[in-house]
Amino acid sequence: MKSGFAIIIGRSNVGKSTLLNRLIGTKLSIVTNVPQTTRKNIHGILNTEEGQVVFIDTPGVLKGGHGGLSGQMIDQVKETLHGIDTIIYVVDPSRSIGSEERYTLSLIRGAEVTKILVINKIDLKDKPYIEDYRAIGAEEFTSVIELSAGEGTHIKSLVNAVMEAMPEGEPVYPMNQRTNLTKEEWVAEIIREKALNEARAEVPYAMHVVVDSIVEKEADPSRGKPHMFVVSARILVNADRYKKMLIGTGGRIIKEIGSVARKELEGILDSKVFLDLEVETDEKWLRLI
Ligand SMILES: Nc1nc2c(ncn2[C@@H]2O[C@H](COP(=O)(O)OP(=O)(O)OP(=O)(O)O)[C@@H](O)[C@H]2O)c(=O)[nH]1
Ligand SMILES: [Mg+2]
Repeated sequence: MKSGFAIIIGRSNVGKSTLLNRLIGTKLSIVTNVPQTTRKNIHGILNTEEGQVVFIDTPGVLKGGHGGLSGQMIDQVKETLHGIDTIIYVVDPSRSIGSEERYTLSLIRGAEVTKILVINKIDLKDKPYIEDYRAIGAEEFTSVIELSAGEGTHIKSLVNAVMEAMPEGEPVYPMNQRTNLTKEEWVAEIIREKALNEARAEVPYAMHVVVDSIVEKEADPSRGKPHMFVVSARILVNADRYKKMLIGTGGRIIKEIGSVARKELEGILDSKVFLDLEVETDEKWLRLI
């Protein structure tokens, strides 16, 4: 039986999380068009007859505000490269190869494992830089796969190439497990995605979501009560002005975040969801992530 780890790495916004979700067939990792959406490594576990692959979605490599790259993020990428069997390096052919891409490429240059270049977003009409990426692929990678994570095309070719590269071994995770996230962490991420979408311009990264509890209530048909999850969650921000923005006039924004998150959770969990959502100012929230 095959078993191993495949890391998904690349610049911010190239579609790494979208790809992870496609590979696993469910929404594990949140997706927005805000750079640095993914904050920590998320494992997505794929089990097939051949074996198990643990795909690791990583925070995008992004130039920091002062022209440098965030040290903590780079350290995380480097640390994650230990013990990896395959590198899936994702690029966006609508963006040119600049210094950021070259830096990201340099992070994996020395790694002596199978390296697959994924040219994502091939559904886009304008892909002016695709030949540049193909050239890098031919030079530095074991194989190149062009696909669309968004539309789900050519995903199977990638799965096959990764499975091929996995060593023999026992599964790392139980065969019925999909991710390393707890249910609380996963629900917090879904809420964070909705909050990023709603309040994007104003509150990009000054925000953290904590789920305090998820209580499952069994259906009680005699009293007309359906099966339900009761979720208590808080959006923490590091300044009062952000709290005001997230709440919105008359609570408009927070209600919208709660309502969109609840609907998505109900769809995925196939159950009624009651979501109690609050916004709090907590200057120490950075310590929590
Ligand atoms: N057209 C198109 N858009 C895509 C595709 N894959 C992802 N996107 C979009 O690209 C944006 C970024 O997607 P993410 O999956 O969040 O990208 P990421 O690389 O995980 O980003 P970070 O977590 O910030 O590093 C979103 O708006 C996606 O909808 C694709 O195949 N085609
Ligand atoms: Mg991501």
